[in-house]
Amino acid sequence: MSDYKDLVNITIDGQKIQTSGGLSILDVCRSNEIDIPTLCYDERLNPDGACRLCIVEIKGVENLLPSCTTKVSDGMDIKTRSEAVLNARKDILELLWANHPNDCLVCEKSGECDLENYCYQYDIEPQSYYSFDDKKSLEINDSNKFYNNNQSKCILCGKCVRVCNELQKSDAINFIERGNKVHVGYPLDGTYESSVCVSCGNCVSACPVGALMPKSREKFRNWETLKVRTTCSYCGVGCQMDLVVKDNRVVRVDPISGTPNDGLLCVKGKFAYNFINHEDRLKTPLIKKDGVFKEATWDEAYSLIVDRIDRIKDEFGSDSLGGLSSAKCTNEENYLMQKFVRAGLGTNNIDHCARLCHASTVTGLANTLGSGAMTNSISEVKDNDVAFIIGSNTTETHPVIGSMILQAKENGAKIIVADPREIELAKKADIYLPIQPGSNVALINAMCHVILCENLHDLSYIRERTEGFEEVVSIIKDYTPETAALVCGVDADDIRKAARIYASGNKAAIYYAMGITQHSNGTNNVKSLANLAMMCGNIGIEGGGINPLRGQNNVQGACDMGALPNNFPGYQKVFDDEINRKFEAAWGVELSKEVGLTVTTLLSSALSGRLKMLYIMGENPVVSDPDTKHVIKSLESLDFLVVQDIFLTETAEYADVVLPAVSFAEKDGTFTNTERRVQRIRKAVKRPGDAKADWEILSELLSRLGIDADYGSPSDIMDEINMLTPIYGGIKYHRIDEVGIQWPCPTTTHTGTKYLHKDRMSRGKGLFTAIYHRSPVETPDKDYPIILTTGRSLYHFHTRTMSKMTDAINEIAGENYLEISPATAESLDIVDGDLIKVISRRGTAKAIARVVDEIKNGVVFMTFHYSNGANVLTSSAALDEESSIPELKITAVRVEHV
Ligand SMILES: Nc1nc2c(c(=O)[nH]1)N[C@H]1C(S)=C(S)[C@@H](COP(=O)(O)OP(=O)(O)OC[C@H]3O[C@@H](n4cnc5c(=O)[nH]c(N)nc54)[C@H](O)[C@@H]3O)O[C@H]1N2
Ligand SMILES: Nc1nc2c(c(=O)[nH]1)N[C@H]1C(S)=C(S)[C@@H](COP(=O)(O)OP(=O)(O)OC[C@H]3O[C@@H](n4cnc5c(=O)[nH]c(N)nc54)[C@H](O)[C@@H]3O)O[C@H]1N2
Ligand SMILES: [Mo]
Repeated sequence: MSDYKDLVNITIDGQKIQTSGGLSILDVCRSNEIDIPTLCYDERLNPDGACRLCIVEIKGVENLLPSCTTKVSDGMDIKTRSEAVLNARKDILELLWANHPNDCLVCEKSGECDLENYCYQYDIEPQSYYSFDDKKSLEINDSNKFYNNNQSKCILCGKCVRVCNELQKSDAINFIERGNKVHVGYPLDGTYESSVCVSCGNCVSACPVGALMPKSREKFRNWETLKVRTTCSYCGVGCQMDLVVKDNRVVRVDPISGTPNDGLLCVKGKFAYNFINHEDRLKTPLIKKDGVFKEATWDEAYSLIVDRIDRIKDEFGSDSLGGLSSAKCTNEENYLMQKFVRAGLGTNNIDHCARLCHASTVTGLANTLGSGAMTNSISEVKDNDVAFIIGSNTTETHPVIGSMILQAKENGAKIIVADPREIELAKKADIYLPIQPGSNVALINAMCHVILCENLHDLSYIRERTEGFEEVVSIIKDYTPETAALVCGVDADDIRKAARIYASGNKAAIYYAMGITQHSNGTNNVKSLANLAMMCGNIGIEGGGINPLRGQNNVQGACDMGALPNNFPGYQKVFDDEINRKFEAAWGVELSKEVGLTVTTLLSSALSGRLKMLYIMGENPVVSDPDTKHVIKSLESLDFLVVQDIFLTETAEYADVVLPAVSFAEKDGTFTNTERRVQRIRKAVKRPGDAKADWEILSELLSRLGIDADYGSPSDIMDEINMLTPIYGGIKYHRIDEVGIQWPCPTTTHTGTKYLHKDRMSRGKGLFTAIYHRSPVETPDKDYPIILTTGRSLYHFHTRTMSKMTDAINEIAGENYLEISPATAESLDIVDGDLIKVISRRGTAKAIARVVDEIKNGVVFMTFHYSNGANVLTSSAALDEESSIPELKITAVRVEHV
């Protein structure tokens, strides 16, 4: 709230209004529900008065002024609908209209075109011609794979350019040429190929007319569609969006402004929705007979599953059964999955992809701070004054957060990036540390060393809020920047600079992801980042914190819901007597107190014969788990495998029973995003064939196993979650209809938690841990002289089950490739585009060589999106002791011509 002295008294259309000074006339009108037309205004952008449609008359001022760029001042007398104003608006619209093709009849934008609507509202006369100037002679530029740019329809409002430059921070499009020829396009030669465009489509979403339009394959009119608000099902940012539906098909996706994505989406969220209505979706249960899948009824499938569960349990005991839950599924479904495994199967053998992802975060941060989640919020990113990004390719993997980091830079923040690849953020960073894979601890310890030596640490914070500091002091003595520089392969002075910048911030945040976690010392990497943050007093403050960017749309929720072998929902321990009794009472069965097996140990237990049955909901381990041969052998060793998915995946091929699930667009529920925000998803289209929601399938199985599971809807399940999970205690559907709530939220009057550890860490005092650098399990040698690091690209998601269903995505990223540096390529006689093979101790994968400057010599990078790709090479044996996350970021390989 502004001070009283900031308040001004103004009159708008005769109405007296008191408001704070500093606001624009347009802002004040909007908040007083006074309608002002605009074509170029967007509340997220700096106003620039380009369209002038928002002009108003101010008493005593000769000219009409744009209300978006004119600030209110005391005593102003404003008219928004005087004759002069209305006539001037008509003139503007007539001019625009005269320069616009009058093809509304066939224009895809018709019905939601701002120009069309204003022309109608202001009674603009229809015209039988439009004046052909040079701009109009421009042909449609269709070089982008996802949208067309038809400049004959552009009204030069500039919204697209400003969204691309100010918000998305891509600077990919701009006004080109001058005078009559001015138009929006890609600079250089006007083609997408020559541009830095990432096809986020945020320009398309902002266009008020039909100039930028998706290359939609479906024809529809706005008024024939329904908009259903939901949460994106790709990554953990949790973007809010509308599914635009016609005749039971999703025909477009529109971003929603506000928390957390501020009206932005990435290429997958905006354009890669084709999987929803895809013909390959599973539509009926399948049972394998004599090696061939046969369609079956639900009753046959359920009966078979329950029969096999009973028999295996009788013969081998409950711990010979297990389940993999899904970070793609809702909280309610993950809750039921762990209930199914714990209460129905009688074991804690439940885990999910977090094991391959942030298991080391959950362990590392729980140990040091008491809570293994992102400490701060997405809305705080823009206000950081320092952002240290280590092992996160943010602009490709959490694109909207990546844009926000770049917005913070625009606002003056300093950016530090540590990554073996010169990713986009590295190119734009103040300090880039091209770190050798696996040397994170050495780098972080050296930064701590500099901070201590130069007295940049926050001693009073350390004294009041932490313990164990002395131990760290004693070990980091040895980690001088010069010593670390040798291990890390970076410049010692750059380490010094990075340390000083990080320590200088008042709102210094750390963002990290798989480059930190997926190592055999992943938990130690996380703990050493906690050391660094605590040393500078950066935890428990707004705009700071230590922020693991959680990957899947609902991996945070899957962990919260107890799809982990040691935790009930809300991180309540399975071995805690009191907690165990609480769940036994609620579910009416005896429960195991024995910590269960993990993703990685479940598979090896199958191989050794200890595990007989696995129930996989929404995971594709044949492609996503390390060492494909080992995974396949493990699955083949099982007596019984159930796979519940939306597609017949590489993993489903090995199943005895395949159950068809419905996608996020066909069901209700909640996802929890990376900032702990529980958000709604909503049913938008009908289920394909006989497919059922995961929660429906699990409820039925639970009932057949004799466990009470009479849920009428997902919100009934949420009621049970509320009752048993203190951090979710107050998160009710009616409270998160519009904006999600961030846990912890213990009661229905609690408004949620923006940032964790305020005043006090969740565990009491923050725990410093002395960490030594340790070499990865596989280091280069004579036979395997190169380090392979694996990860992702912007265009595909994981095992591609969803993203590959959009053709344009495959046109950009259709085949497996290997990034290799020019020097490494030359030493192997490889040139860009060569078909090569990559060989590790486990197997061989083929790929196309991409010779790029952005990767260190002696290191190569491959995504794991393609089957028979990266995970043929990785090792399932190189595990972090504390969290059993596999070392997916380091594999010793050699590269050869095919
Ligand atoms: N487009 C897209 N987005 C996604 C996903 C996807 O499949 N596609 N998946 C989602 C999921 S589940 C996750 S977990 C996240 C993952 O998000 P990220 O962790 O950002 O993605 P990765 O590509 O696995 O790895 C990040 C970076 O770690 C670097 N790196 C490798 N080794 C080291 C090291 O030793 N030290 C340091 N400092 N860096 C290293 C790599 O060069 C890479 O740039 O992405 C989520 N978002
Ligand atoms: N080499 C290497 N390997 C890696 C990684 C790496 O960096 N390098 N990263 C690891 C990481 S961080 C992760 S998170 C894992 C991801 O590993 P997975 O989770 O196995 O990968 P996804 O392809 O996301 O699998 C999700 C499955 O759920 C299905 N699905 C989608 N929606 C629904 C639904 O509503 N219901 C059901 N039942 N199914 C649904 C999809 O079709 C897909 O088959 O991969 C890991 N593997
Ligand atoms: Mo992940």
